[in-house]
Amino acid sequence: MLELFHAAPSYYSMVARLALAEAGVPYVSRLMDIHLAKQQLSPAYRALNPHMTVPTLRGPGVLLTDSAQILSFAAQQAARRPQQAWADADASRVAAIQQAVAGHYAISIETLTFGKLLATRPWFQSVMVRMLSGINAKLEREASQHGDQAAVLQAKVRQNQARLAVFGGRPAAEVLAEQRDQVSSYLASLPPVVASGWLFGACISSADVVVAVLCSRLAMAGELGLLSRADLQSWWQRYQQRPAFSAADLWLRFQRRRFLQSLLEARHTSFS
Ligand SMILES: N[C@@H](CCC(=O)N[C@@H](CS)C(=O)NCC(=O)O)C(=O)O
Repeated sequence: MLELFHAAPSYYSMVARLALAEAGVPYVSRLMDIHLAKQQLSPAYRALNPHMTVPTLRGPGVLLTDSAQILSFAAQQAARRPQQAWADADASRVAAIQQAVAGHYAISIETLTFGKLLATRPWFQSVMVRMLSGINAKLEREASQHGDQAAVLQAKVRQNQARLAVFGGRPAAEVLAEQRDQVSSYLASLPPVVASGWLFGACISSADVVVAVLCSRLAMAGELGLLSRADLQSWWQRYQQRPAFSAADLWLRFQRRRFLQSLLEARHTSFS
């Protein structure tokens, strides 16, 4: 049985959950607390996923440590199940689908989410700086104690420094405006969607999966206005009716109670 290590409100966890649901691939859910307990930084999880991020998919002969890998895995699994056919199985559409998926991964969802948060709640900036600086100090200490782990720990320190640098010295509103432009041009680049169809024809594709998660995040950030095309708006309405959409638990708003519940549940997750 496959196990998915993921966090309830995490964007890339949602990509994995939706991809697996659309492909009809069952898995055991292993919820993690990446926000308070920061289980992603623990040595046990690090051994599983050296990027120290969620999601991770583990199973017999399978260890995937990135949502893009899980998405490709799901597309391959769907190709084996005729009732779950994805447009990715159509050789004539593969290049365009991959381009749309790559375009999605070029957007910094984190910068968009935090850009919105900091633009609307400026006090959060000092919380974020304190939190990331504290994590980095801990990672640096660990790197000096465990020489064999130094490379992965230093890579995480650099990732956190880059996260701080995005907002350092620039108004959050400016960063947010840039992200809005990037998302808008990405959405404008998607193919026209015919009524009742999906992005690449009569079957859904990897691109539909990532764009559905992107729309969920835009909804959560109060940025769904960026979805200005009428054909994409009606695609989005239809996508939300798909059984996989509910099965994947995509968050359209922040659910404080469920967030706290997921942190409690995560206490029981072990990585061995
Ligand atoms: N490229 C990775 C990015 C994963 C990622 O950044 N996940 C975030 C949650 S959405 C995370 O684990 N953040 C915790 C951290 O970086 O410490 C993927 O697609 O899986």
